[in-house]
Amino acid sequence: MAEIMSEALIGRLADWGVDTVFGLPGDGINGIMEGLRRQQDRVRFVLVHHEEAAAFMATGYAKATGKIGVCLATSGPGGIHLLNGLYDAKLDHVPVLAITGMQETSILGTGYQQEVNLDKLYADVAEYDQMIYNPAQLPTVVDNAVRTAYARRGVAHLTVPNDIQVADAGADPWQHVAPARTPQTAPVMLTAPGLPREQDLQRVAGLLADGKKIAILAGAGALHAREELLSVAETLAAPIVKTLSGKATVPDDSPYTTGGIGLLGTRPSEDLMEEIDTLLMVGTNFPYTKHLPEPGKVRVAQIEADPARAGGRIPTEVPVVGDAKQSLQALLPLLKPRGDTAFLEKYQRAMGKWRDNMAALQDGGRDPIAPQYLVSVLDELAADDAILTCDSGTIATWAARHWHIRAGRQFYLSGNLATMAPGMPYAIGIQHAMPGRQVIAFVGDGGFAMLMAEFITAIKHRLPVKIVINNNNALGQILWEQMVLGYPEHGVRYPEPFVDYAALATANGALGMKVERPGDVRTAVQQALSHNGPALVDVNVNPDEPPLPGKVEYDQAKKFAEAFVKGQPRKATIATTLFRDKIDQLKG
Ligand SMILES: Cc1ncc(C[n+]2csc(CCOP(=O)(O)OP(=O)(O)O)c2C)c(N)n1
Ligand SMILES: [Mg+2]
Repeated sequence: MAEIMSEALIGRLADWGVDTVFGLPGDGINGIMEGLRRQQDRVRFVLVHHEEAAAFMATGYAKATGKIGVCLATSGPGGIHLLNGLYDAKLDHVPVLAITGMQETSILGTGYQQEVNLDKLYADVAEYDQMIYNPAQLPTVVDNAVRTAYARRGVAHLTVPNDIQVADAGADPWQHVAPARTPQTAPVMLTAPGLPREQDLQRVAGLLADGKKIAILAGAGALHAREELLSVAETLAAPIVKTLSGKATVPDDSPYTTGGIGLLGTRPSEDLMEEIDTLLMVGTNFPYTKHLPEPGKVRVAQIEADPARAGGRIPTEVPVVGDAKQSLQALLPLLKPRGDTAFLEKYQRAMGKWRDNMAALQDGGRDPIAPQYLVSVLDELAADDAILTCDSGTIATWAARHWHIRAGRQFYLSGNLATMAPGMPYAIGIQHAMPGRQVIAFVGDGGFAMLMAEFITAIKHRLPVKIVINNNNALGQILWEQMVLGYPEHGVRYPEPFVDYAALATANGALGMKVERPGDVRTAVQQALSHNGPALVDVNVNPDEPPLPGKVEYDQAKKFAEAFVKGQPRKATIATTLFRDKIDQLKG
């Protein structure tokens, strides 16, 4: 049997170390499916239920492994479905390759069924975006696509017409008319050197030596630099603030961190940003600039792998281009240890208070169930190396504050696109890459419902992922956002009764549990975590629990009150929760 182009395509991906492709077939990619069938000993195909989920799985796989994630969709609608997941990869800077089908070359441009110019459609999302017109372009375009995705930390896209997919591999049907020859390339890639220039490190050290009140802001680019971050923090007696994507940089119980930043961060981090005179940013492109210090008020150094992003958020005196770990390693011997630990201790005391406040909210006696209690139980019972994935919504706040990074725990969500729904597909993608790890998706009812068919994917692939649904029967995050704008909520709650998502699990042979009473939370979570297979715990939580910012501003409180006056529904129950939790802040 002669080798077809698709077989060579998949073979080349295997040469690059690709072991998994997430996707869904269609008449636009039957040739590529045949390539996957012929290469099934080297590359596993994971059949999903929605292409958007395939792109999220590839993105989750890439986030957790550092290896390129690959997804596959048919021409037209399949390719369109991939896009949201691909933008997630683009915005969070992880390497993902999308392969799509295209109409056969003889009919391109004739308006045939499903003809969508996917290469044009992907022009914005993809760093490398190429139609394959001739099998002779292989393997070069595959090498270029993979190399570009790694080098630019983004999306590469190859779209392949049907007839080319099944053409003989290596066929070169047309006369060569230019003095050109397809470059012969190899599946090799070397990352850019990560060590910054000595003079830049000297400047950072000088800036830090002058600082009296220093903070370190660590992001996803520093996830592999835990030890170095802690050493720098200890040497400078400076607290570490973490972006949400950088939550796993250092453990939450470390005396050197004030936890998260931004709306779902901690009050000590907010106060810290207002008080410091010097900021060292490491591996972060934190977009919520309102939560950074006032421009001009602080001296800033930023260690960043991409020169285009160094200095892109706040006036920066010393941009340093380099890998976070290597840069901090090289910086450490240049730092002057600070003997005065008073500033650090002040924030350690503030964190002690914050931790007590958070613990008080995790009250298992509250009925309806407090989301904070649910996460605290999960936090307590999950493994020390568990991986938690999460969605956008109030769940991100609960996870940010009540899921604690300890030991080898990891945490992933859609940081910059902040899309709903990737939590469960991420978990599936990661569980495929790491079969022995405990992988848990903590998601909202809204995000889960968007791609809930993927729980069936987990069942079919016998993946022991654990799904915990914080079911508030609402698009909770938006409800509170509307109130903070000063408007009563509108169109954000689903009609009662609460959906029973556990039934989806039990009806299909998985472990599913519906929890409605606080007393049942612990047993259900325990059972799910110890179950040898996919498990889903659907927990009805208090829909009136506000995810308040760590520090409520006067203006926010005023707008909140205005929404009440203008006719906010359920204000009695909301007020009860507020009074219980944070009314003292609102009064301030
Ligand atoms: C695809 C997409 N649609 C809409 C939004 C806006 N949005 C952000 S959070 C949110 C609510 C999410 O609801 P749910 O998953 O139930 O979580 P909850 O906030 O209730 O905890 C919405 C609608 C978004 N981020 N992404
Ligand atoms: Mg919800």
